[in-house]
Amino acid sequence: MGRGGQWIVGWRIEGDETGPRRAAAQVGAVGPLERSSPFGRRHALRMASVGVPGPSWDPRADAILSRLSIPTTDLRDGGGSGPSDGPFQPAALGQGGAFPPMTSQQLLSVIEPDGSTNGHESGLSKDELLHCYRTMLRVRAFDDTCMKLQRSGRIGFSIPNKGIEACQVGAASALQKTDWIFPSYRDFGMALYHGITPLEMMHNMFGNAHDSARGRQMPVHFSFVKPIKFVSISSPIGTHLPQAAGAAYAMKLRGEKTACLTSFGDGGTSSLGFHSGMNFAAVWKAPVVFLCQNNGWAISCPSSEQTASESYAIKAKAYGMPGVRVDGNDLLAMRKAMLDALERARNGEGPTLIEAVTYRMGGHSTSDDPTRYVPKHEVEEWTKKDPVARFERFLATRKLWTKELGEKFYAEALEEIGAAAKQAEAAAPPPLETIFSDVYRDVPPHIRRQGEAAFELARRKGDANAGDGKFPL
Ligand SMILES: Cc1ncc(C[n+]2csc(CCOP(=O)(O)OP(=O)(O)O)c2C)c(N)n1
Ligand SMILES: [Mg+2]
Repeated sequence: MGRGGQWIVGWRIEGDETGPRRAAAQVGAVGPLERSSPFGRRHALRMASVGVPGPSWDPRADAILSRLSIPTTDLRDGGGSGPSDGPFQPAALGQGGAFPPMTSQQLLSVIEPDGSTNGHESGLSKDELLHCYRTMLRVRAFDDTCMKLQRSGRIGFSIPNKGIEACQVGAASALQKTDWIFPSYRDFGMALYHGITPLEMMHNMFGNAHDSARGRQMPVHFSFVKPIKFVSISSPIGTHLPQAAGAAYAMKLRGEKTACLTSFGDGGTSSLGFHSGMNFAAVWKAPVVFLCQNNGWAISCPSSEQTASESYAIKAKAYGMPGVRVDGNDLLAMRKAMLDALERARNGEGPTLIEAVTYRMGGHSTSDDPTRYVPKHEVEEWTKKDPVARFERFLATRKLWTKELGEKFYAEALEEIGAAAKQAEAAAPPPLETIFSDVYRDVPPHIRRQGEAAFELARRKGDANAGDGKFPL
């Protein structure tokens, strides 16, 4: 038993007081469905307004509807009809563990603040543990370097990750190289963990000729194919969730044992992509893990204004999948939750929603000033929960960490990343012709004419790199 908590198969549950009854009551907070609204009428009007023939509205319908007796689904009692009746019963998961009945206050963790654990063994070797640690430091060093590059005007934009390193690295450590990642813009630690080099990342930060997106994306919008599929980051929030669900479904149809991880923020749960991705994946039991990195803020919008639900994890219930709430600053808890969810996915049991409770200790981006909206005490509280320091304390209990080792790793990371930045900055920009490449197999004549005019102009003005002046393809 941990401080006021309860152990269940390797997890410590904080604030779990009343178990399943409480879970059922919280599910009830979703509220009874409003069945009596005249949606039929609005729907017909909307269809008419876009010129789609729809059912004509019968003014008597209100009266007819008011006479109909439609049973109300009260989730609190597990009443109503349909396959998802009853109090929430999360599916049992593998890896020698099971998701305990969920309540919105539960936070699953493994590493205590002092570095001791609850007895759960990660299965990671000494080298793998140190690889996790080193990757977190490389994320931090990449952040620091990019902040300086941006502030000195050498790159246009960056996205800080300080505070969420354990969340990214712990989740990534559970993936196989054959799995696919559909990341948010704050996830490059996952790429680093799997062997993407800082140089490849810096090519994107400078948008040079070696950038896999040829400078057509914003900085930190990485896309990599090897050694792991890290699918191009989408700026529009939530659009990558249906993509991940679709890709996972394709994997299933092909009979592959692979899975997708898609990651997004608390703000991402308000996007349409969240609904359609979660719904599609649950209906078709697609092997995908939805990772909501709840860092408390969507730029300056706090979670209290983002959702009326008692947690983000509890939203899983509505889609018919398990939801689990994890301490996102605890690398081993993140790994464990991901391993369980991936096992479900690979066994054909479908998707899982993981809510990782964490905190970004910097601004939203280099364009943001968090001091204008984040209370000072909040940052101070979360600084005490720094995920890197927590992992260091854990490593120290295994005699794997000293202050000198940490300083050495960080200095090496800064040097490697600094050298990568210099190299990427010195590289040539993408040739002008790449504006027209990678879109059409056969370039249509009107695009070809535009391209040739652009190349001719560049040749005459001499202020653009027109490659060798040949049209691509
Ligand atoms: C569809 C859409 N709406 C708004 C934006 C502007 N925008 C960029 S990041 C962001 C906040 C997202 O917050 P969250 O999902 O919590 O992720 P976090 O940045 O906290 O990791 C917003 C509103 C956008 N990119 N796309
Ligand atoms: Mg957020």
